[in-house]
Amino acid sequence: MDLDRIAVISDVHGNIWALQAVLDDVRRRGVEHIINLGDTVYGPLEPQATADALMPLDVYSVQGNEDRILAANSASSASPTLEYVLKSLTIHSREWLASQPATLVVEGALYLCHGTPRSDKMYLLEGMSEQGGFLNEPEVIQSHLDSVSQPVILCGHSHVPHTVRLPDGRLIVNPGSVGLQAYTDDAPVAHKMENGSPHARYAVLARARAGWMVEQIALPYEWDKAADAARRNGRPDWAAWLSSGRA
Ligand SMILES: [Mn+2]
Repeated sequence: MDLDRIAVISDVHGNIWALQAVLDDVRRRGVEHIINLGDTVYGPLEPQATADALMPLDVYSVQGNEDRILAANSASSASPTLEYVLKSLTIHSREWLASQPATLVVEGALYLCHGTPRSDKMYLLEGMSEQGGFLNEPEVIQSHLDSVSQPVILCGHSHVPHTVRLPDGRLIVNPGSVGLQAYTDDAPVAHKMENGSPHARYAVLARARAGWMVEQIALPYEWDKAADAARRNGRPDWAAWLSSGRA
């Protein structure tokens, strides 16, 4: 493929309204290639419509931690949201999730993972304290990447956009999250992540003379519709995160 311009999406989390806005924007910009870093359908929104929108497209994809659970799981889950997603998805969509690898190298130049190369549940770029996320020291980031020889590493999972250059010259891009701009989690310590606005996030990478240009995009979309769906599906916490970008 012609790798000169690529849209990078991640963590759609079943938010079809945000995804459609992003796909429209990608088309409007004339960007032909899309990379998806996973956690595509999990959430109290529109998992099957999200899968339907992405499956026909020629997208390079890796599995997120939630995709892995959905691909493997039976419906005997304690989480009502997980049950809702499992009930919503067709067998075909589950097989599509199951077929995605944990990591992927594209055209020899781009290394894709959801979290870190070894874990889809660890943040590559962020450390975590009770006060929230902070940018990891280069040595910490580098220690996760000893097995990676590609010059560009694309990761997601934290929902926070970052463009990081390591001292060894490697470039790491986290495009943030298409579908969910804030959340709380209890591991590794209780923490919250928040981007401060409800805009859908994604990135466009373009080859420039001096290196890769990285455009981190914040796109308005109909977030009230996503919040309404979360409320209807029993998740007022998601509704608040979706409409404010605050947790
Ligand atoms: Mn994730």
